[in-house]
Amino acid sequence: MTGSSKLSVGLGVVHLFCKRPRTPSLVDRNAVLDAVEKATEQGTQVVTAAILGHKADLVVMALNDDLWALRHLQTELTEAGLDVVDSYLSVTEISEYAAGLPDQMKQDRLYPQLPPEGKPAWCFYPMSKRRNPGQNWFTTDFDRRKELMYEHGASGRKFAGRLVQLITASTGIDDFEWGVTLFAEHPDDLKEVVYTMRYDEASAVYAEFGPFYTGLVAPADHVLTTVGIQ
Ligand code: 76R
Repeated sequence: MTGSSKLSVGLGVVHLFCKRPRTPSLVDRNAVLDAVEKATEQGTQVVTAAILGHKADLVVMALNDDLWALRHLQTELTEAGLDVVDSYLSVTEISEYAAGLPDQMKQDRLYPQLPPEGKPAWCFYPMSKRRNPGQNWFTTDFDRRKELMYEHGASGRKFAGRLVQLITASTGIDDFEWGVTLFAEHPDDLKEVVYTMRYDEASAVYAEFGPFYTGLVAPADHVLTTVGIQ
């Protein structure tokens, strides 16, 4: 067999948005915890968060360079009784506008260590850049895009220390072009950064957004308890 389930560079990232069944005893809590523990021991980074609102009860976000590892975790979670009601698949990347970053920062973009300390407020949304007449990111020349991304980076840096952003690429992989995962100190930081960045031309003119999910990062056992899986 040729080819590989492994990425040649960076990590695969799957966000699994799950609901507990109406009868919570149908979920095998220990099987969920075992699946997370086993995946972690085998080198998958797993972040769990309780989600607020009707879209999901919890999210299991997992990163590994081997997509089979992600698929096995998904199977074990569903076998344990969780319903995956939405998901997003993407990969870490170094943006073409970030070629000039110091090597360490580039490594951190490709191989992030998650979750960051002291940043429990979490949100995820997918986004794309427009391809409308007069608003087409992909027909805009590179120097202009670079200028706009520089403006975007500068407005983002005002949140240094309060926020960790993980921008993962999904063109050709999922319905939008990027997944945006934010980790913040306080829930209102999430609103502030997204609101502020809406004024960057790269977002104001060119960005389209999918559904937003917001929650609180915590260890898996705590997340299960808070969503009623005892
Ligand atoms: O990686 C870097 O820090 C370099 C500068 C930078 C790039 C290249 C950067 C900085 N971003 C880059 C690329 Mn970003 N980012 C988003 C969103 O809601 C919205 O309007 C947009 C969602 C947020 C909140 C955010 C935050 N960024 C990108 C790309 C890829 C573009 C491409 O390749 O075509 C997207 C889709 C995107 C979207 N960005 C930052 C932030 C923040 C907070 C920073 C500053 C990081 C820091 O320097 O600490």
